[in-house]
Amino acid sequence: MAELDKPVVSTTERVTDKPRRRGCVGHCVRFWWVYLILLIVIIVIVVPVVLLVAVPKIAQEKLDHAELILNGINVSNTQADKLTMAIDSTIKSDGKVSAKIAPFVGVMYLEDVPEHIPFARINFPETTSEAHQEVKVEQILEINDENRDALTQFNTWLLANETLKVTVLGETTIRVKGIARNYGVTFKKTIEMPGLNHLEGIVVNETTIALVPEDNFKGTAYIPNHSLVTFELGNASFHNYLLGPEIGTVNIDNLTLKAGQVTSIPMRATIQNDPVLKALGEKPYCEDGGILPFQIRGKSVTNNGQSLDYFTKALASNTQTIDIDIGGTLKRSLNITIPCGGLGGGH
Ligand SMILES: *[C@@H]1O[C@H](CO)[C@@H](O)[C@H](O)[C@H]1NC(C)=O
Ligand SMILES: *[C@@H]1O[C@H](CO)[C@@H](O)[C@H](O)[C@H]1NC(C)=O
Ligand SMILES: *[C@@H]1O[C@H](CO)[C@@H](O)[C@H](O)[C@H]1NC(C)=O
Ligand SMILES: *[C@@H]1O[C@H](CO)[C@@H](O)[C@H](O)[C@H]1NC(C)=O
Ligand SMILES: *[C@@H]1O[C@H](CO)[C@@H](O)[C@H](O)[C@H]1NC(C)=O
Ligand SMILES: *[C@@H]1O[C@H](CO)[C@@H](O)[C@H](O)[C@H]1NC(C)=O
Ligand SMILES: CC(=O)N[C@H]1CO[C@H](CO)[C@@H](O)[C@@H]1O
Repeated sequence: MAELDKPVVSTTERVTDKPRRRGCVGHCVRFWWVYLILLIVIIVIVVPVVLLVAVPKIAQEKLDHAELILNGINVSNTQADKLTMAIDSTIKSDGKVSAKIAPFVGVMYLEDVPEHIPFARINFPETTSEAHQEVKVEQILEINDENRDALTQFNTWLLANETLKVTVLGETTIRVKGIARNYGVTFKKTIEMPGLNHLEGIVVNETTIALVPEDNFKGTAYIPNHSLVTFELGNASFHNYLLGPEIGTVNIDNLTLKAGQVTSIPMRATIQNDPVLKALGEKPYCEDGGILPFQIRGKSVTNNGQSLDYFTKALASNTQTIDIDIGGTLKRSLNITIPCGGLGGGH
């Protein structure tokens, strides 16, 4: 429709233009007041509209079209009431408007939780509208009544979800090159980031069993981290279940899960012998070499003596099944093989 209208309008303009231009001297003198009014209209209405409405609108649109890319988050020095959070991100824009965005405080929250309660407040530095700009921030995040639950929920989602949406929101000002004025703009970006997906793919091998009361089971845990977040957890312990009942506790000390890598770390566990030996003698485990499906669920996380409830609760809400070759371990460590029906019977 608009394209069809265009030629019609421009032809009529051309027709009326000609006589007006010819008689300009007389016309312009006689109607000088029309030009004055036009000038005043431009100064009083058009300029402010451009400066107060159009430029900020364009600035906001440019900001809205810019893309925020998360390269990584590093959570370290984790303590009960604070931690250090480092965020490495890139802002991508078309780079056409030269502008500076003032430093601002951005809150971060889970987009898919309706309350949008922030789990972090981050001080973003001044940025420019360069096409490709790396933005790195590192700061201490205080954990208090306001954000403790939201942080716990963020950790829970990060652990459980394959992907999760996080929004960064802040009010700031923008200064466009050549205009000596700061315009208020809203920085709002939602990032879809990969989560840990229940630590899917965790492996425990290189295992040994000893006939001792404490730490009778040892091995190496290979913990995948599909996410972009590196966490310093410290000493983590897990409830350990076998075919239902709880049969012991697993401990992993000095645990830091590195983003995008498999963390291999020693683990130790104190496990009751009887339920394990009983399961080994039952089908199908006695037939497939004694690979048992253990389950673990978070019990506690302490780092340098401080209890980290925002991690503990997240790990406690998640149960992970790990198949461990107990038959092979028993054979290697103690030269024992459990036949179907158990050591006493046998078919
Ligand atoms: C995370 O932060 C800790 C402490 O500042 C540092 O030692 C470590 O190298 C950082 N890791 C990554 C992946 O940036
Ligand atoms: C993420 O995980 C939480 C906790 O298990 C769950 O309640 C939520 O529905 C998941 N969200 C998405 C978007 O999958
Ligand atoms: C244990 O599992 C890891 C991860 O799957 C693997 O890289 C490693 O070779 C395994 N170790 C042994 C002794 O099989
Ligand atoms: C954990 O770190 C502490 C302090 O650095 C060290 O004393 C301890 O031996 C480490 N434990 C393990 C299992 O690596
Ligand atoms: C983990 O526990 C061990 C032994 O109890 C201790 O030596 C170590 O310092 C603890 N590590 C951390 C990071 O708290
Ligand atoms: C393991 O046990 C079997 C049968 O009890 C025995 O014949 C064998 O010598 C033992 N092997 C080792 C390495 O002790
Ligand atoms: C074992 C495993 O899952 N490793 C993954 C860790 O995360 C990176 C990317 O974030 C993947 O490429 C690895 O495959």
